[in-house]
Amino acid sequence: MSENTHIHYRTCNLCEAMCGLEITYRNGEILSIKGDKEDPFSKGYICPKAVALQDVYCDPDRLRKPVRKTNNGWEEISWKNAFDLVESGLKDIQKKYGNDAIAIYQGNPSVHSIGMMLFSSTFFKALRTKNRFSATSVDQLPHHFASQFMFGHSFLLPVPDINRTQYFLVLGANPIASNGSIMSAAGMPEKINLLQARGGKMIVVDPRYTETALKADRHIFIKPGTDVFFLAAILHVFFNNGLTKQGHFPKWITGEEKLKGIFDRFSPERVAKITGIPAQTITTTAFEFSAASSAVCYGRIGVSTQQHGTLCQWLINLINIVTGNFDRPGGAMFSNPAIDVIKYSAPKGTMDKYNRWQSRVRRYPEFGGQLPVAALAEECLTPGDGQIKALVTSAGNPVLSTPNGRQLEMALTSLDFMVSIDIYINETTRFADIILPPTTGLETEHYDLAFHAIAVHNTAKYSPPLFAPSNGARHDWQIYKELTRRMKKHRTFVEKISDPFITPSRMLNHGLKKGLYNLNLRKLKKYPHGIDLGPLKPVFPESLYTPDKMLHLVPEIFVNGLRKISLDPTGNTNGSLSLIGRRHLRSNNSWMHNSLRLVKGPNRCTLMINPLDAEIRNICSGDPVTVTSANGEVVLPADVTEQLMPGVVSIPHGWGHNRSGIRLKTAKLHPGVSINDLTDHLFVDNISGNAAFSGVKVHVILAD
Ligand SMILES: Nc1nc2c(c(=O)[nH]1)N[C@H]1C(S)=C(S)[C@@H](COP(=O)(O)OP(=O)(O)OC[C@H]3O[C@@H](n4cnc5c(=O)[nH]c(N)nc54)[C@H](O)[C@@H]3O)O[C@H]1N2
Ligand SMILES: Nc1nc2c(c(=O)[nH]1)N[C@H]1C(S)=C(S)[C@@H](COP(=O)(O)OP(=O)(O)OC[C@H]3O[C@@H](n4cnc5c(=O)[nH]c(N)nc54)[C@H](O)[C@@H]3O)O[C@H]1N2
Ligand code: SF4
Ligand SMILES: [Mo]
Repeated sequence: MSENTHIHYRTCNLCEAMCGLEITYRNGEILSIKGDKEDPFSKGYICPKAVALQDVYCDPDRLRKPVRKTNNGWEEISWKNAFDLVESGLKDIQKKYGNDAIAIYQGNPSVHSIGMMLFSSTFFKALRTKNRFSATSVDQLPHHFASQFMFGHSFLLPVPDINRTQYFLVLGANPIASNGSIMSAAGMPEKINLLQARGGKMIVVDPRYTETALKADRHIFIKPGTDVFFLAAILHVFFNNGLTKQGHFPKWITGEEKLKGIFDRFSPERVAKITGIPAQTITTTAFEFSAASSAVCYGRIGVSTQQHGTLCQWLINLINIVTGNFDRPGGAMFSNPAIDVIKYSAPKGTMDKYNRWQSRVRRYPEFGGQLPVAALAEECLTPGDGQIKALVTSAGNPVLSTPNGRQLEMALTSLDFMVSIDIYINETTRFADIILPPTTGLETEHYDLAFHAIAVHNTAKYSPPLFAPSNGARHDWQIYKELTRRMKKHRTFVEKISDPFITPSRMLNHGLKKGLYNLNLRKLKKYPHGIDLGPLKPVFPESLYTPDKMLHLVPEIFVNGLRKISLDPTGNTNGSLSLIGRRHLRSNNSWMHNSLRLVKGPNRCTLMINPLDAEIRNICSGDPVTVTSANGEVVLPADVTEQLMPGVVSIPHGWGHNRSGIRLKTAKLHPGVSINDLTDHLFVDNISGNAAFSGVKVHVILAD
């Protein structure tokens, strides 16, 4: 290694897997990005996205300075000028229309940045608006509902103890492509190999024969959106055959008597036709699950983003709890992170933070201070008191990631003022008046506050920045601090004098010192690969946040929802097909397609369709097809494949860069189409208001 060549260790912040990276660089240039074999969490595993970190860092399309929209296009402006314009723009709106006229949308990378995790909420609180939205409600909101009502805290998220389980029942997740979610578990392929090598089994329930299903011991096709029936039938089999630990639940579990009879009507025979799963398969799965020495049921985005998403997450928890596979090795467990974000965010629990207000037009309930983003466009477009007139987006691209993106585009055009804190001019931020670009990825320090708390093994790791910010660039936390200073009405004396000293590092240090492991930042920095803090340990009843310190098996809100579900046949489909999404290893939501080495290879933005459905429509692989829904139409190439069950088609989300005014090279090279031009803002989870993406009705024909 030459004298100027150095090695930097850090954690990749692109997805939830927290892979350790070994980055070799010379004079500010990256020579290689490899997996860090000494990282105790990821042990050398990485995926192709890690290498794209350098492409984001070097990308000429990435913004480094604030820009303002003018009649002659975008103009770079100074930070001072940008902050002045944002302050006056937002204050004007507040004065004219009131605080709720400003809406906020926070996107997915918010949880992958320590700066945003620690500093954005003070700014958003300073805006004092009830119109807060985020990517949570196109993703995991049902998990939070289940946790809130059962355990008393929305962030107490159970994760499958994949390293020790003997039976892994997976619904609506494809961790071989996604690398796991609400299950930070770097190196999924190896984890599945090890599970099978110790005699364990993995069962995958999915309308598509996925990359994960390919590795599984059994794959079960299910009709999109019908998981609630499958899960209820599993519980039916448990209760009808004495396969539960009833009568022997720990003392901190309450509501056992309320379970009586609620699954009676969901017999496997009754739900077989609805789900497309033979009754015998359901019964066998239930018996196997209960007989395994340890077992865990895990359901992710495919079961969250559907009409009964919240009920699914509740039933998944029930399956784990009533079989004694909860909060114990090999079952569903909770992480024991070095910084306890839960204690920090809500020391007294969050039981009351639900339905304190509702969305104006459709009366969706608030949850944890937020409203479902499916309502954002209609709240902008519907005139009247309380109409949204301005929007602040932060690390989000809702035009491509929320249902009925075309309607949202219309809504964004109607706004009086819009600010985006983002690194690109893309499908959403092109509507902004001002864009404030923070440093990103390799220029930032990093600690996974969120993902250490949903990891399958306890570790802690701090990553210093690799490169200094380019001239004058600001970190996101510095941007939020400045915005808070300008927008907060009353700052206390203590806030004013302590402000210059508050940095992410100081807050981390404080969190580590107060945590379980007697750590501090200085100590942690001595371990550039991270520290191993051991396997997951049981946490209940101490960690229950319900006011009565009990785990509630049957919250009213859920059992009422279950009662309303009809088992009657749904009627004629009129030749329509059921649309679902998918993820690819070489793509990351909507924003990394500018890395050409990441998206290289065949076009992945295709319509997957079963040969039976293709044949009657005269469609062959590669043919352009028109896909139409109640809300829109897209044209894309077909991929005829038996991976999809008959009656179901699939399009990956995050594409559709062929819109005007975007400054991304991928817009010309790999535009694709957006699945969310087809999805429906009125199709939501009945309880939480989370977007329902699974099972949108579409018609498919050969394009002219
Ligand atoms: N139909 C359908 N729709 C879906 C999904 C689906 O499965 N099907 N999945 C949903 C899910 S799970 C999610 S999480 C959402 C994601 O939805 P969003 O969070 O709205 O979208 P992303 O594509 O993650 O966009 C991230 C944005 O952050 C910017 N960005 C990247 N890094 C940084 C940074 O360091 N700082 C700042 N300030 N900005 C940054 C990018 O330029 C981009 O504009 O999409 C959802 N939409
Ligand atoms: N490479 C890559 N990795 C990512 C991302 C990415 O965009 N690219 N995004 C990240 C984000 S933000 C998230 S939230 C996670 C998500 O992580 P996962 O939850 O693993 O997401 P997907 O890979 O979309 O898998 C969802 C699966 O649900 C299936 N499905 C769809 N509808 C139904 C249904 O009705 N019932 C059942 N049982 N299954 C259904 C789909 O066929 C698909 O296989 O991935 C993260 N990791
Ligand atoms: S799996 Fe996720 S964390 Fe690991 S290298 Fe890929 S993107 Fe980064
Ligand atoms: Mo997500």
